[in-house]
Amino acid sequence: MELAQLRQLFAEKFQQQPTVVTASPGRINLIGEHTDYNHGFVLPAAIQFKVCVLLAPNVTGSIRMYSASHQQSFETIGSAHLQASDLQWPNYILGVIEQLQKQHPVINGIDLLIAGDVPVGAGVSSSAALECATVFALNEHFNFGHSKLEMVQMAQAAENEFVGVKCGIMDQFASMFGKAGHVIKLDCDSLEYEYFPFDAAGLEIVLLDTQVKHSLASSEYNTRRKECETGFGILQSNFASVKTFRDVTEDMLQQCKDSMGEKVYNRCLYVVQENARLAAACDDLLANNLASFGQRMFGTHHGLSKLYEVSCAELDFIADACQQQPAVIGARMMGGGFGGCVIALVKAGEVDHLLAAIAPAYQQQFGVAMGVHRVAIGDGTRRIV
Ligand code: GAF
Repeated sequence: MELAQLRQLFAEKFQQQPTVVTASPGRINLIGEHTDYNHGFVLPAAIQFKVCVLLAPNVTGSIRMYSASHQQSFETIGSAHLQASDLQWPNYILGVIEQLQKQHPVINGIDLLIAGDVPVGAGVSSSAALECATVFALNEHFNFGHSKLEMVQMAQAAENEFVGVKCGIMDQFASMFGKAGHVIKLDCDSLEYEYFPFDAAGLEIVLLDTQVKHSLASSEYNTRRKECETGFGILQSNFASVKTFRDVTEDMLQQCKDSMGEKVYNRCLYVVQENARLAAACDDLLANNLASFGQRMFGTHHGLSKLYEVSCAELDFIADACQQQPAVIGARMMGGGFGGCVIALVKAGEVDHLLAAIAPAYQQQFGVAMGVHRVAIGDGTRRIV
């Protein structure tokens, strides 16, 4: 929807004009999956798909929302003691408002319209995009003066506390800090970050969508997080030198294997290997060795599927099929898992050929059409009006 149409829709729903309009993108992640909440590194980038938030104060004392994507309205009773909604999408907004209200009780009556083109359930973090667009719009409207990092942390806290998904910081950080033409190497422990130019010349970044919505992901996600905490606790009680997962070697892990048990050991092994893979992948980028980078992506998929066990038959099918195709430099499942997309780096001009090779087989195997999203790396959260 164009901005003019969104403004018109806002006027129809709320009988006034918005004071602020923001846009915040979805994200991809090239490598470094399930490492953010394990104090590791990640390598995400913002993409061109975005969520827009239009906002204005109202005098009702309630928070009123309309989602153009869902064609649904939602309204709170008052604006204190916010209650979660069964509709789900309002919760990302309510969670952000709850975080802001801890410091700014001034937020009471607000009208919000949300719209966008970030595919939902595809693992490109439409939720972080919505949280970041909301916190940015409120920060602008009220002139709270929060930094981007503070807004990222509030958006993450909204998801952890109000939505109940104990996610790490990657998605909100990538959405807020994205920069066209660059990936972000983020140290999820110190929160230091560096932009790496990502020269996609000669390459296309394609998301191959299983169409499996990752509905199981939130409970399994929290379970993975707990398993890693259990493993890490055992490592720390055995090795005084271990402050974060980055201090852990495979040899240390091996020594703790019996006390951890197979499952927790495998989760930790994946994390240790993925941290090493990401460091090596950054060296590949600096050396402009994309072939080697791509091989590491396949390695990540294998680890996520076999050790971390967050893949599914559909993701494995697509990742395996990609590995057989010479046009694909690297591919792997992306995001929390259990559905969503495989991210593939494909030689420019070869995408149609790749799709012709994979899509019919996918349809035959699973009885659904594989989706495709061609992505470009774009800028982070911004004010439009
Ligand atoms: C989800 C979470 F929100 C992120 O924090 C991250 O852990 C990711 O899964 C897995 O890398 O997108």
